[in-house]
Amino acid sequence: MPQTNSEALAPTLNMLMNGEFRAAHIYFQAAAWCEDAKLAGSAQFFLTHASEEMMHMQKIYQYIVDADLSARFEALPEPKIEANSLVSLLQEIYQHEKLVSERFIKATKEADQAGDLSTFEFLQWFIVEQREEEMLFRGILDRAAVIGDGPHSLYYIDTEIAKIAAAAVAAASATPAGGGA
Ligand code: OFO
Repeated sequence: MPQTNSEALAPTLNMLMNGEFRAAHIYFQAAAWCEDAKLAGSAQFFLTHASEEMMHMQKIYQYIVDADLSARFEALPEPKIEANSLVSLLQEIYQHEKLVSERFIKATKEADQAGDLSTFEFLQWFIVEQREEEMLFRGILDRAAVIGDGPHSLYYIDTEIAKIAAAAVAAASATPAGGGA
């Protein structure tokens, strides 16, 4: 069972847990946005990603409970998608992931300063995960840029994203627990 030195990190861990829940909520909304735009491959990608965020939320929930701290869920704000194109949606999500990464880095420094080595070690997994997610979204945006904005570009971008979603599902079923990009 993980041991924290004190309850000092409990508010931060709860903030991170709620942040993962919010991320899942945003991804579900992004999937719905793609369905409306008839982009089935991208919709599947965002649904898969939403499930991963739910898993991340549960990972933090379990850590909080195992550390004998109290998990506190907050109300979820309405997830608003302002994008008017698939590429701008991906850019929005990429910026969101960068903010999430900053939150985990800040929390890791906080755990270090508090001498909470258990939480410090726990958060390393999320630091690696966030780096992979940033790379994933940057990779998709790079591919979209290479495809350009010709007459069938949306179709090709959606097809590329569908391939990434299928690979993520295959990787997750090959990883016993807690995996995923
Ligand atoms: Fe939880 O991986 Fe991104 O936000």
